[in-house]
Amino acid sequence: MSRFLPFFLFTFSLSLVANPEPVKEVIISGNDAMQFDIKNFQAKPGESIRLTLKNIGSIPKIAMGHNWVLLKKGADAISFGQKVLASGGSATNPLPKSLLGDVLAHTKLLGPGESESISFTAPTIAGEYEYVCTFPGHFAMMRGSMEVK
Ligand SMILES: [Cu+2]
Repeated sequence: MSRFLPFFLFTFSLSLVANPEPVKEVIISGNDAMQFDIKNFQAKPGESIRLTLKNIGSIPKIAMGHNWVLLKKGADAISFGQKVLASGGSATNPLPKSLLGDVLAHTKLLGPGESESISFTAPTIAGEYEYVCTFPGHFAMMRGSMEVK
């Protein structure tokens, strides 16, 4: 039996290569006017998502950095932005570690011309999941939601 194991493992890994799970691509940009260009998108429960955030502005990161932070269900982007400030969030520490319990996925803070792609799995529970840029004060403008259905 054991001599079949290598063959089994080979065909199994081959099937992973041959049938990759479909991945939903989402590309969001943030600009110097504190705007995300996409303020909502849909995902299927459990869907694999590759999200790219692009900072298309030119103002230095220390004054106009952007990140993309997806919050767990029921967490509100405005309240979360206020919590960031209350927890010592700053231009150099825009997402205090103490708040990560409310976060499902996030990029790092990006300066002008930078981009980052992250991969995550959409929650299996349907509903609205808010996202926000947690650079201090940006939560007033830079918000959106992912609708899982
Ligand atoms: Cu921002």
